[in-house]
Amino acid sequence: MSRRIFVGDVQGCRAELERLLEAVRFDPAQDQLQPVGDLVNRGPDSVGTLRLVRSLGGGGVLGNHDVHLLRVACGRRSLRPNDTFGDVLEAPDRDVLLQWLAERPFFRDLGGVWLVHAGLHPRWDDPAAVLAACDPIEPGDDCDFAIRVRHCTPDGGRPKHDDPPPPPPFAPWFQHWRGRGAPTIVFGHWAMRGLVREPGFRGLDTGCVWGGRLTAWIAEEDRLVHVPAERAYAAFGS
Ligand SMILES: [Mn+2]
Repeated sequence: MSRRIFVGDVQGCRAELERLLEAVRFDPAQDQLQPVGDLVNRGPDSVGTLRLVRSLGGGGVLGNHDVHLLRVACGRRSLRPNDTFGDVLEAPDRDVLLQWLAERPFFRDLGGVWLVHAGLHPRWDDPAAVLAACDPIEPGDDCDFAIRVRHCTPDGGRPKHDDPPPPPPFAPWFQHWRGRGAPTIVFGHWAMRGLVREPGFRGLDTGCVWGGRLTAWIAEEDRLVHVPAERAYAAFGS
């Protein structure tokens, strides 16, 4: 049976991704690989991660670090000291990889399962329509929300900081999302909160790059699979 295998924030942890794919017995001829975004940055092998996911016909959505890489690559932003995706920028196959990455959408409706990097705005009636209009190179409020939100108000207002957790009316975005239950929404981007397994929501960022673990969710079996990080590759929150 064909399976949809969602994977949390890889952030250049290519070795852990390979071990996770072995652990779920990933079969590229049958299975779909759907990363939650943030394939690159902070970790040791961004370029290897992009090559691997692309070679497996992976789908996935853009995360904030992927968007940052695309903007740096076209000169719209400058590299920051703690960015580790220089390996992509210097790679001989850089253009192919960046083009492939830029073709990832901000949102996927996979039939009973929706995929977004961080979360959905409580006022969006049709996230697919809102986020289809987003350009990874041109910053915009909608795409920014989808790749960055953690807490928000019932109106979609975001706090200045998510840590420590802001007081009400701020709450985790998924507590304001009225379409609770169906479809199931898969997301990442929140290593501090860690695994989220609530009715209708699967949050898969378990902080591999910070020394946590890399998590897969197999939709057809409603099963989580984890592999531990080989080590912490970056200081938490950097
Ligand atoms: Mn992120």
